Amino acid sequence: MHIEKNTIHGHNQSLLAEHCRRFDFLANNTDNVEAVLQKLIKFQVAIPSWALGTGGTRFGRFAGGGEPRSLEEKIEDIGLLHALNQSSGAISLHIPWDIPQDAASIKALAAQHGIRFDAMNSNTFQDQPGQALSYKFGSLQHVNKAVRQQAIEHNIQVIKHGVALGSQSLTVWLSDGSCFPGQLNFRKAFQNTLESLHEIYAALPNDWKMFVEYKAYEPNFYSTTVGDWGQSFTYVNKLGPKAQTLVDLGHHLPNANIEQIVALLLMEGKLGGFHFNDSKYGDDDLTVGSIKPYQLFLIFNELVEGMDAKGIDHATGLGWMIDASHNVKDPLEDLLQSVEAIMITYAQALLVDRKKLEEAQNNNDVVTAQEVLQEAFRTDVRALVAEARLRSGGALNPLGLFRHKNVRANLIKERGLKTVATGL
Ligand code: PSV
Ligand code: MN
Repeated sequence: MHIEKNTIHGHNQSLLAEHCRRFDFLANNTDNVEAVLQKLIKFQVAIPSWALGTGGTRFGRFAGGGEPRSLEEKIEDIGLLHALNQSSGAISLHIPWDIPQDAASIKALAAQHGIRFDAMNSNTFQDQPGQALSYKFGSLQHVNKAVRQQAIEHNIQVIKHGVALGSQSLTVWLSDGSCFPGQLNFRKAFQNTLESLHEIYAALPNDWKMFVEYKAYEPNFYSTTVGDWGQSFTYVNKLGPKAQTLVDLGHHLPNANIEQIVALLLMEGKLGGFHFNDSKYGDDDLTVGSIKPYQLFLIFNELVEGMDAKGIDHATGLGWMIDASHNVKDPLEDLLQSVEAIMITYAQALLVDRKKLEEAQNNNDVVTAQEVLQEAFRTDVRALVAEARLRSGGALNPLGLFRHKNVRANLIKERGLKTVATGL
């Protein structure tokens, strides 16, 4: 399904007067409003190819209907999101869930929708039909060299798919680890993993990056071989300049200070990419900003401060991706909400009075430092984000228009009720 430009235009006209009233108020009270708008317009968040269908849990899966049946339909869905919000102009593919049969035509289809290919994701956490050796006891860490070799070759294959699509990064997330004490020699598991990662790194094209994603637990419940940012950081430092750490917001132990992790990784030039989501208990993969919006703001605050300190372009310097799962919501509506939450939080972080904050820090004025942060966090920036969307041709109210056009009902009519998208 497509939403035509004139449909978006008509929708915007009906909301314009109210929008202008809200935007003008904000613009009159915001310094550098034009510069902020330009940054918002440029900022794009990649949509994961595996988040366009129902996620489910290990207890069940309740399909919502109209799920994309092919990579082409996944790209169409992202095209729809991007037409509505103009901030979803990239896709992150998971292989082998989304192997392009004809890379040139997939690339052309994505380009028609204004979508580029962000990081490619390898999968050595599941066995695929016909696979020679099992990953039950790990992949890049495995005690058997032949299993490691199979996983290395898979990653190299993923890079090749990415090259054909114009991607420039590979995300490696390993479920490798152990479920019980004594199962694994930690040092040997680390060394095997490092040696395997070196071989994958050697296959990276010159202009590529490799993101090493960490996760505290699940599916292994005693140890994870890339379990936290310290371990990822050790691997990427040993690998070389093209290797960087990827932070998935759901992959920390409870109450971890993610904003501090982000600040230090950025300082060391080792923060490569992000998987946005939110969580209450573990790797819940909930809608961004739905549980801990202030934490997300504090993370963005460090991102903006750290990127500016290093002269990193906000839009292109790091890989920005969502990693989410939808059990009770329409996946497309959920993704619209997640992107909106990211844009709102980014806008708030751009509004932080950096000079005043630095002065407060230098004077040990804790109260003012908190006031500065909360002043920005408590600003209702929705009209600012909407103005950025309006200027790029998106809808003033993407979710409202999505519902008004009965998108899900149309997708069910086109694709059927029982379709199942590839993914988790
Ligand atoms: C693992 O939980 C993870 O965050 C990795 O990024 C995977 O690629 C993705 O989720 C799979 O859903
Ligand atoms: Mn992730």
